[in-house]
Amino acid sequence: MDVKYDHHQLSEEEIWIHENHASDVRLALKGKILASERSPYQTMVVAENRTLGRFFTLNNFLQVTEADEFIYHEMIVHPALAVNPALRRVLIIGGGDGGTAREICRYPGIEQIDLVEIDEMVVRLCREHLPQTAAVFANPRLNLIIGDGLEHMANVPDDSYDLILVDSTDPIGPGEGLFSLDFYRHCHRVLHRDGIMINQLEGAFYAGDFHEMSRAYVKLKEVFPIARVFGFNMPTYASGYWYFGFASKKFDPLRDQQAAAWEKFNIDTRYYNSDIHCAAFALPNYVRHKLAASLGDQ
Ligand code: SPD
Repeated sequence: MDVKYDHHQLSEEEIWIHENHASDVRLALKGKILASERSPYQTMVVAENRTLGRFFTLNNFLQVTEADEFIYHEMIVHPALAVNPALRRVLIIGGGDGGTAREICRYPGIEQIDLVEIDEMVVRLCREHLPQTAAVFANPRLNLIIGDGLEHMANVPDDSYDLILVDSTDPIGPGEGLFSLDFYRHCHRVLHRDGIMINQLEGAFYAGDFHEMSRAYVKLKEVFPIARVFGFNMPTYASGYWYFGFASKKFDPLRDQQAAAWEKFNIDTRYYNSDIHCAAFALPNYVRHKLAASLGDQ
């Protein structure tokens, strides 16, 4: 169903689009609306900003801008391949914009790429307006499944995947279940013993974001013997710094980093490199302390 908001008019006019980072802090991007639609799951707005290029929001949360999406999508993919370069069977949960799949497709040795996105609207509007990320949907290596990631996980047999990438929205709306204990337990069950899971873990600076991060971190620690957090500079996300979780049955992301093997892939990245890999796992003291306190709070 098409939705026309009072200020979200499809017109030549540029309007301000806001994302609230705290009750009294917000990011505003001026843009021309290219599409505005509501699905059974969420509302999506695609717009174009002169500085950051095309971007889209889901339920008023900014997901992707053409200018900085490379940072997020490189960081969700390459650290895992630098720890286990032999990963072959990949599951992407969410990621309907295609950016994560685009980065995975840069590895010729990957044999299976399943992408489970709950909302066909996201894939359709991204294919229409964001070819920078969504052109990958034309790639025959990519198996797109429109369906519920939670259900998919509950139904796949043990040891089905080597790499699980949880490219979710914030844990409000359709992304919520992807932060649950049940979901992480299924991830553990379907991962090969040499497997790795990377998941979108929110920010640490604003209280609301950190609340979600800490809840997810505690659950990850409960399920996986190795669960670490790593960060990256993400200019358009709240506070400009964002995090992923790294979870595995045996690999430590620093001790087991195979920098030379990763460099042999010869992938021309714009953000990720072997030094960034190490730096990303170095957490500021306030984040260390807050995460340690979360574990102590249990
Ligand atoms: N607060 C923003 C978190 C958004 C994470 N999803 C980004 C999707 C990129 N593929």
